[in-house]
Amino acid sequence: MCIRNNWTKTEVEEIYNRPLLDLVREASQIHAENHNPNEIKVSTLISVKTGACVEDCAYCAQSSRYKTGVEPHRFMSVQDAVDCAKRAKENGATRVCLSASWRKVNEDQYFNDLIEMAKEIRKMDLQVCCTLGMIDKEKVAKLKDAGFTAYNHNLDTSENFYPEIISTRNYKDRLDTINELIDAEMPFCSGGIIGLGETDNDRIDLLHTLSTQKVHPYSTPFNALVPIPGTPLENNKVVSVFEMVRMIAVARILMPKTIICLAAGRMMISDEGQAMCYLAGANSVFIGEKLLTTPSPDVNSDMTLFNTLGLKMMQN
Ligand code: SAM
Ligand code: DTB
Ligand code: SF4
Repeated sequence: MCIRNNWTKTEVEEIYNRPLLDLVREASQIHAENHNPNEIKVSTLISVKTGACVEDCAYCAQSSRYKTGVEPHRFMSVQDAVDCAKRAKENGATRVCLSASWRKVNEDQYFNDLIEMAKEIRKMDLQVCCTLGMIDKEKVAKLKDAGFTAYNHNLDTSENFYPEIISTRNYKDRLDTINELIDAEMPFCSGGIIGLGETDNDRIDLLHTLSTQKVHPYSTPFNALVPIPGTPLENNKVVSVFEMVRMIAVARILMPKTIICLAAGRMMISDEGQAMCYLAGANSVFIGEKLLTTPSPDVNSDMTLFNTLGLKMMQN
């Protein structure tokens, strides 16, 4: 299977507009050719710094601009992070993702703590990745040395629609960080959210931008907006699972080797809907008590579903 980074907008548009079941059929075949289709990567999020964020992302419970009821928490201690990782492993996760509600990464005591956390978590035979906001390649290299195996930085939506959602940074800032990650040879994880009020054309643009980076993402998460009371998007309509399936299937066709994650929104998706996402090429999820600030499906019901579908958890 040849990996293409030169998809044209017209090609992406044509794929996106195919009948849904044709898309799922093709994506499912490409998925099976490039991955073990009976395996799923299971990760748990650990919010090491929650809330009080200076950014104004209109979807986010953690921005200090909105009254969302999220209690800001100071940076978590190394011991608390290790304890969370232990619980995640007991629940079956093979990877933890450390998240901080930061605009950008500074080399301070918290950075040293993150390095310590990664070293401790690696000793537990867990993979560790992170999502910390903007970063440059020098700091990325230090995180890589400490054992972080991937860095998440979502494009979220199209370049055109981005200013409607976030005013405190621009699309180029996001792409610059992705390029720093590529330069530092750190596998990057980048995807988006649907349900922000974007059009099909914005979704096509997002898929086009992701699939035409110099290197395809190691992982691409798709989030269905979880409307957060108090944010500007609190009254947005919940997206249909078929819209998630379409994003996943197109991403699978454009980026055959990328891990595709069914991220936020699973609480609103039935087991049957989730199964269709896995059939369309999603092969990663977050499990655990919660995502960052919102609830996640019960771990036992996730395990039951994986069992029913014959999905085994990826061991690395
Ligand atoms: N602060 C870092 C950043 O913005 O890159 C990392 C954490 S941020 C919460 C990670 C991602 O979670 C966002 O890019 C967005 O795609 C997703 N997200 C946040 N709030 C969400 C919501 N209410 N519904 C769906 N996805 C959400
Ligand atoms: C991603 O794309 N989604 C995850 C992870 N990467 C960091 C976060 C989802 C957060 C959902 C909203 C919340 O729980 O606050
Ligand atoms: Fe801050 Fe990230 Fe939330 Fe934006 S998405 S407000 S940067 S935590």
